[in-house]
Amino acid sequence: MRIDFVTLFPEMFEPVLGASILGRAREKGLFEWACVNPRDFSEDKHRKVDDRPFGGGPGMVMMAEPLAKAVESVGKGPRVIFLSPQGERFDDRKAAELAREERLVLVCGHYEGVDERVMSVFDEELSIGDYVLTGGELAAMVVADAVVRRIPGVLKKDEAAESESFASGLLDFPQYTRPRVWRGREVPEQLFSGDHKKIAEWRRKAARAATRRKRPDLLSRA
Ligand code: 4GX
Repeated sequence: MRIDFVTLFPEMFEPVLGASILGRAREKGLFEWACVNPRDFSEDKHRKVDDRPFGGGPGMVMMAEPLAKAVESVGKGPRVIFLSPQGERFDDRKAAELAREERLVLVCGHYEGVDERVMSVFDEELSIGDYVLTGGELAAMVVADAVVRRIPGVLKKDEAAESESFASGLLDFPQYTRPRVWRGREVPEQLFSGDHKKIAEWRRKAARAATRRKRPDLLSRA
């Protein structure tokens, strides 16, 4: 998969996308990414990309032309997604759907938003949640992370098994490691039985109990 990020802040990406599983995915040739800066497409000598809103009011609005030119410089074909609190909610289902694409363009807005007319160059609008970020960059990286880890071959076998649980509609079962007693708290004894059926059964029940307690909304949806 290739992801092009359209952003005024390209320096934000390498520290996140270069680390851990996403960094390894790039080394394996399973994920490549690049940034396109709308500032490079500004028509003005000061490389201006924002302006005051028509009708007045506080803040600045991203101008349509530099943003459109940046998106179009990537070429025709890939799905173009704009990150904004006004978008459809991004979730695990959407991540699985996007992981089947060969290319994506993730567009990061700043300021009070973008000139409404430029929305016509985007295919869809996604939100990572009901809160306001400073810009779309963190949202775009959240989407990239959740999508890339679903590409076959990106996760190692043991890492993959771990993330099956969300698809099942339940939360993960609780995990424990050494020591067996920590500050007087013991690890559930079923996990030491050596009986794999008994362990699997305990984990199924514990996952259901955790889901009922922490996220009852997931149970009613399933
Ligand atoms: N999930 N932001 C977009 C600029 C903006 C402001 C108003 C359109 C209208 C966000 C989120 C998010 C911050 C990205 C504001 N665009 N993106 N940006 N929540 O908060 O995706």
